[in-house]
Amino acid sequence: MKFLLLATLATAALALPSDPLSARQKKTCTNPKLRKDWAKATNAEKKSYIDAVLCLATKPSRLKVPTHSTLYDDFAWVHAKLTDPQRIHAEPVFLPWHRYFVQVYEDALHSCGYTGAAMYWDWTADWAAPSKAAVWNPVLGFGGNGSDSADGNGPLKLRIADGPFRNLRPTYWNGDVDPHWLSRDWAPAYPGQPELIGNAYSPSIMEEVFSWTEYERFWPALESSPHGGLHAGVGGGRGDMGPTSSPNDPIFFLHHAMVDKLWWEWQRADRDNRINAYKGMRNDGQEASLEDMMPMLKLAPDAKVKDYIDTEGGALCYKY
Ligand SMILES: *[C@@H]1O[C@H](CO)[C@@H](O)[C@H](O)[C@H]1NC(C)=O
Ligand SMILES: [Cu+2]
Repeated sequence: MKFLLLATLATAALALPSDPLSARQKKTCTNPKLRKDWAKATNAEKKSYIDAVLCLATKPSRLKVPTHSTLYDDFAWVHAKLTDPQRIHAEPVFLPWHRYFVQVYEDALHSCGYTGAAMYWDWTADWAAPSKAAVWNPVLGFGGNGSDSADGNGPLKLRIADGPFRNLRPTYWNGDVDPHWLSRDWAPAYPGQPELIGNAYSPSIMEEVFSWTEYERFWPALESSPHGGLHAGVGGGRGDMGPTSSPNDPIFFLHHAMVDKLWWEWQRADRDNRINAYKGMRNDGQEASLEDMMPMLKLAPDAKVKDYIDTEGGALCYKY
């Protein structure tokens, strides 16, 4: 029996996990974890999540990167290296790759004592006044905007002024070694444009995104305006959410869990037709396929798209 199970796993080309960050076993998903809205989580859940994020910066890097980097930095490095040259954005794998990446992060938080599921920031609810969102709470949240007066970074990066992550010092900026204090540069409001570019994820934009029934239309609509607008709105020109090392800002993972939740909602709106819907042109000019491999540069094993297409099957077991 045990041997049969091992044989099944071997044919699935999955290594047996020896630690929390290695390959996720495929098994039947009977009791999916519930991913929560940060604004509705308890204080204890928020505290435990924040503590685990800080703990990542005390763990050694899993990658053979020649610097004094940490497990915290590994996420920014992997994302930066897979963005230049581009392998994970502006092509169909954008959604499943980031789904897998958020799961790898959740697994890493578990290695730091957190027991809950990944959480998300519902920015569609906060689009008109995003700076007032619960995620920016200075005690039980991620802290707020960067400040000109917050010293230590020089003029090109706006160090955040408050919150539990104020003393985080990420190693990378884009793909370069450039240690700095965690930074944000919230886009100010302009006539016709709410602060943090809220109009990029307004109800009318979301309605348009959800009007697409084909994956190859839905994914770019979601990636461009809501996803990209939020990155630019939080990161501005002088914040960590802007460059390719955007996982430096822990809000990245609540943002991408929200992107994932929107895809999950779209899939479930017509489950039979959409749960395996995966189409479009890859950046190398080939048609995308469920058999495509998603690179993770040794932060976790490379994985097949088809094992991450359903949040309640394959290598995953969660819902929203
Ligand atoms: C964020 O802070 C920067 C620097 O002080 C400022 O230019 C920008 O207007 C602020 N954004 C918001 C939305 O308050
Ligand atoms: Cu990305």
